[in-house]
Amino acid sequence: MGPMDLRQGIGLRRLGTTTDEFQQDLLSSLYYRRGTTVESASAHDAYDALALTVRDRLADRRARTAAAHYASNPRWVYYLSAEYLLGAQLEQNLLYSGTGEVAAQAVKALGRSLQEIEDLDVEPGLGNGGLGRLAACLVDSMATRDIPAVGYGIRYDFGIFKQSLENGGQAERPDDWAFQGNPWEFPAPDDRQTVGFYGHTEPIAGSQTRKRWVPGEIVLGEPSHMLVPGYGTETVNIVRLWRARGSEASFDLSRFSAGQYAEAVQEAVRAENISKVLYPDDSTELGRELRLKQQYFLCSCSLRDIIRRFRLRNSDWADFAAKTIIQLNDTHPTIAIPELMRLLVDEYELDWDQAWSITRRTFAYTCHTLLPEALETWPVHLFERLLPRHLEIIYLINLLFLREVEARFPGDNDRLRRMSIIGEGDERRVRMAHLAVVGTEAVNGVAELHSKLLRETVLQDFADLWPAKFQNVTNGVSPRRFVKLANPRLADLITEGLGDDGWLNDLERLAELESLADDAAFMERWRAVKRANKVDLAAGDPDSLTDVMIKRFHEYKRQQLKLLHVITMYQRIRQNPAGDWVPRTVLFAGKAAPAYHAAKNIIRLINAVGATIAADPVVSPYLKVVFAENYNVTLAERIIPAADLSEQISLAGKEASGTGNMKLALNGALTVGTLDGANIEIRARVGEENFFLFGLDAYQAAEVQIRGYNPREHYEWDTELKAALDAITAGRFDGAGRELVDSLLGWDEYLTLADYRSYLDAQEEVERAWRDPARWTRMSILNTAHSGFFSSDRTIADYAARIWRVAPVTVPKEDQ
Ligand code: OAK
Repeated sequence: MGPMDLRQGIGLRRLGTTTDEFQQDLLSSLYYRRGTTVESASAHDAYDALALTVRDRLADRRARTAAAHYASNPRWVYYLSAEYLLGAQLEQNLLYSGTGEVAAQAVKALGRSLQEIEDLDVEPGLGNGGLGRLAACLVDSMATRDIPAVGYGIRYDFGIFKQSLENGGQAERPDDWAFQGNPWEFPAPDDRQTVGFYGHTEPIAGSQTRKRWVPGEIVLGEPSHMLVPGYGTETVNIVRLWRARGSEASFDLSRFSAGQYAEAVQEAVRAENISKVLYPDDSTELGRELRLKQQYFLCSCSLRDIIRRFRLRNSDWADFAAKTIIQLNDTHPTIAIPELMRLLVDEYELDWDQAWSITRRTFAYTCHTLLPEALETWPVHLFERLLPRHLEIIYLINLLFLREVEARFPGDNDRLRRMSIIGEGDERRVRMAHLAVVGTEAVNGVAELHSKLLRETVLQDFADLWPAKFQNVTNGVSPRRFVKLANPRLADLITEGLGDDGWLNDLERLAELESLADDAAFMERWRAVKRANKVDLAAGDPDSLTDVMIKRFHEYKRQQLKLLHVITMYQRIRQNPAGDWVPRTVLFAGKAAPAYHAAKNIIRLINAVGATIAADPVVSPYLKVVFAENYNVTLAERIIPAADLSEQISLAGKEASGTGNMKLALNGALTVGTLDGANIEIRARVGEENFFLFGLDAYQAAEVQIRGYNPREHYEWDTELKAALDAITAGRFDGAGRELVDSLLGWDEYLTLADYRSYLDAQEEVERAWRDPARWTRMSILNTAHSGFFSSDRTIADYAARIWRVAPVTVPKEDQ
């Protein structure tokens, strides 16, 4: 009997769809589940009651999904990710359950507006940036595409800090996102797992390969899950999040009784620290250990859960890979590879070769970077202490792998050294990316250029050995969240233009807008939508060109290049106040890693420049710099619809893909950008005449570096560049930015000065286009029209067909 039959079998009523029925259930949630009355309900009671009522509307679909998946015993996709940036849940779940309108009516009974309640919705802070938001878009699209899938992650207490500005610089505070509870979460204590750390291994009599691992510390993993509904379909998948807990034995009752309160709980505290924060500072040995502990915790809990689920329906290990595909979201979950080997060999007693064959066919790996500093390696001695059995397994994997290389390239010792999973430097280290390539069936980059550069540079030896293993899957974004929810005005206009809203899960249909790109009435409305969004954002004059750079702060992304442009504009306007200047609002938002001083200095300089301009009566009518604090998914959803210009100005070859670039183009912002990441594919689709290109390409950039780059040449030669840098050095912006100038003139790792003039030229082209509103509007419409490819639904279709080889499972509608 499946869950669907269960509900009907016990005569449970079906939840109603009318306003009255919804209101009844809302009042019932308030009364019975929050334990309060309308008269005494706080705003939070109202929020929670509404969330529970909406969640209930998805529960049926979830039960039917589980039943349908169980019955068809498909190949499941398991997505392992250290980060999820799911965004606010209430509005999304109202949309995906089709209850937005009835809810808006029903909440009146609580004496509150829907908007007021939505404002209380706190987004789960479980990620840092692009990788985490991509994971959220992909799970959305897996559900929308009816792919049986579970996302696994960690339920961090503090997944990301709250950013504020103090004296113009970034200050960090903890973001206790679940402080008020999280009504979207279902605890699942029955599926709790036990995870070991430290200890030693012992031989097992009569076996060469099997070992017994005797851990020195045991931690519990407690799961809970959040619902991930598909749009326009019945499927509701889940994201399962693990939280670390000390076992009962970790509480020392006798010490507590003796008044040693801190000592009594120290073991439990140590256990719970595993899910305390995302990416704990790894500048200390303890920090590094905690990171690896976290990664293993995620993988060990998830793999045991995956195996448990497999065994519900299957009994033969030979079927495991046919029923299971585990996608590794970058290298953070790579320890899952030796962990699966350990489970299969040591615990389930498979022989090594069979276990290895299963493992290799079960995993696939997505790489999200090219930056060498982001390619993880762990000291061998750390592994030895924390995960002794895994290190033995990695050694054996490596030995057999290097034999394979030796057989293909006899005598090429250099190659063996380069490819080894163990790096032999001053300190021997485990190279997680190598392990990830060796232990998986497919490896992909996240945009065409990125995948190509992976094959040509960091993973070249591996691509030589296994060319067929390497693929590209270009990233995408959810059109539901980033158009429909974020930009309802534009969504309505598009729906009107196309005649229906089918584009929301068939985004290539946006191409039909092309025929409206010259329609004067439509263009007028398109402009009006953008203007209204700017009024809502209230960042600056809605008639000014809203120029946005929203992303993590990193030198490779080159916020400093944007800033040099701003300083040059400031100087130009001051020199010629009567000039015909295009008014601009330049909006920055983004967080810097707390220990990344250079990035934090750039934030400081942005705010100092902004203050100087704001205080200058000559320049301020034309130029305004805004820094929006605490960039997160919710803030992105407010800024993106209001953007005219999208800054995608990373040094070519450094940004793996970018996804903000897609969201902005989709919302009709024009891009000024380099030939980097997915910018290249955006430009190819929207048309080069509708994209402002500048700068060196990835090969030219590499050549400049090889020939010996001297940033000072640009400084000496370009008088405006010199003036901008000199103004910083002279302390014109409250003394901020001198270290930046030193690094730019000293080595300028990301070729900021080399691209400066080309960037300024592109910005002049931007202003020429802006002065012709009809031209700009046409370009804007065409950007939206040709961004359909960048739906994460397409990304998932690519993964499903080319990497996972899985088919959708249709969840039947409930009998009426
Ligand atoms: C985070 C940690 C380690 C390695 C990579 C990341 C990461 O966030 N990478 C970003 O992933 C996005 C999704 O694929 C890309 O769009 C960004 O270009 C990339 O920087």
